[in-house]
Amino acid sequence: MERRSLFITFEGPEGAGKSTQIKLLKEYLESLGKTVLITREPGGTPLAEDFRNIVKHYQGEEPLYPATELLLFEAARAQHTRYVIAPALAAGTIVLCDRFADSTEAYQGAGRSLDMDFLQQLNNFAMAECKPDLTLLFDLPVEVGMERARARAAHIVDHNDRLEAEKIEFHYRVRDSFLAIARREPQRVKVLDATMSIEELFAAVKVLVDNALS
Ligand code: Z5A
Repeated sequence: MERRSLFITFEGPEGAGKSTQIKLLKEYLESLGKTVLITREPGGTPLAEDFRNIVKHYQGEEPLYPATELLLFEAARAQHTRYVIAPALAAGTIVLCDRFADSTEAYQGAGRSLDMDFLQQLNNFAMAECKPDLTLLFDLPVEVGMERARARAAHIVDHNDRLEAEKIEFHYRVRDSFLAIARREPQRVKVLDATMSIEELFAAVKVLVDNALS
């Protein structure tokens, strides 16, 4: 029998094509008669979107410490899972979430070199019962992702994004960390080559999601 609710997370470096694939997948799933919710992290609730604005764009005089940044991501997640994701899953919805707890491991754990064991405890506390059934990891060389983001930035102005502005070594650590998570949890995390065309990538996404639904 087909499952009703499903929690799918989309991970990978910036510019990997996550948002593009999420939109295509929503259309596909709705054509099958499913109820679908697109959401994102950080964010997904009004309060969590406020935290998003701080972690992405804070420009104040005092430093925003890595510990503070970590707690803001986790605070946003605690709110998002309880207020939006858990009720949606309970109602039988398929939830497509643009980034989730693996991003914290990759960006704050590997990128900012924070304590991984503590971070994983925080991740578990924040996500509570909302564990992803399937994670699609869009893997892309760092330089390609940056180039895509730069090309897009000419149209969508987001010049002061704190994380995008990090040095290239930071983004190398992030990519390696995502791939390490996939090696550790191969059942949940499926790696896709995000250098493929949008259409090729979506064909691969569809196969993985159809499998998860069956
Ligand atoms: N973050 C964190 O540090 N810790 C955490 O716990 C969490 C997040 C949850 C959120 O940024 C930031 O928060 C992120 C990690 C951090 N920062 N960084 N860096 P965001 O939500 O603003 O952005 P993003 O998640 O990094 O995604 P993005 O840059 O918007 O990219 P995307 O969604 O993966 O890609 P896209 O928008 O679908 O496509 C990008 C461009 O490429 C666009 O012009 C497309 O038309 C094009 N594209 C898409 N697919 C293709 C293919 N297949 N080929 C060629 N071109 C393509």
